[in-house]
Amino acid sequence: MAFLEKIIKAKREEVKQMPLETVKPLRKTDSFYQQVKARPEKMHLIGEVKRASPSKGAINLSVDVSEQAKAYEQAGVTAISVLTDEQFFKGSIEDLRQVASQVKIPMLCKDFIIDEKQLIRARNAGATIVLLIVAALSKQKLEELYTKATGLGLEILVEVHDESELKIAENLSAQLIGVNNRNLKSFEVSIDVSQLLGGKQGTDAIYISESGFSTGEQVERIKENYQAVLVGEGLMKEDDPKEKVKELQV
Ligand code: IGP
Repeated sequence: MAFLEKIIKAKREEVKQMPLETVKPLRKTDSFYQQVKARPEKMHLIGEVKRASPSKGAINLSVDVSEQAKAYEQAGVTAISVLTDEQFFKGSIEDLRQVASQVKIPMLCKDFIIDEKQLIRARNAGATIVLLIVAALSKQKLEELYTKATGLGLEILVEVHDESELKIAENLSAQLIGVNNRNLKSFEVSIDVSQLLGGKQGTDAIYISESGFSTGEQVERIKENYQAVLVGEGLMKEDDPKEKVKELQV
């Protein structure tokens, strides 16, 4: 079974066991959208806290997530992403909660969201941005979760990997559109995906190129059509993530 199908199957089980939390106050922070629009000349970075992945295995399992995130913040990233999936990425909602208590900037809950319960859980743990992956959801479910997340006061990053998914995201009037350079079915990563879709963008959304970045030179290649990049492994493997953040902010 392809990875994406496998993880969605596992998520269905996970969600069945997940309690429906009462909605708590939204963590107060800036809007990622407004931060980026306020500084259009800057290449914005989303630094990701990622302990492991199904494609790479262990990246940095025993990382101190708060220290890692604080280093990103001090180095000037615009937002922090935390992988909360346990089974495949060895993260947790506790990681997100812990980081949220230590930083002031917007935070993205990186998970495979298929149910409203996950939106509420993310918000209660301190996320202000949630990820909705077009390839993981029916059009109807995507619209439903998009509306619910908006109602919860969350920002929504809609993730795409090809032109037809890009059109779906744009038709939703998504304000944040992420082009994942990694194919979630085959794990193949290529920055060419962002380059190709860079020429097909049709709205004034913020376009974010995701995955596969480890050098400033790579960021240069997509700079023209993207306002931000999302970087996990490339920062997690550094002894000095601050230096790397500076290099990537081309
Ligand atoms: C980060 P990388 O190659 O820098 O570690 O990738 C991020 O883009 C990746 O973790 C990611 C992801 C996802 C993970 C993008 N979309 C969806 C889980 C689910």
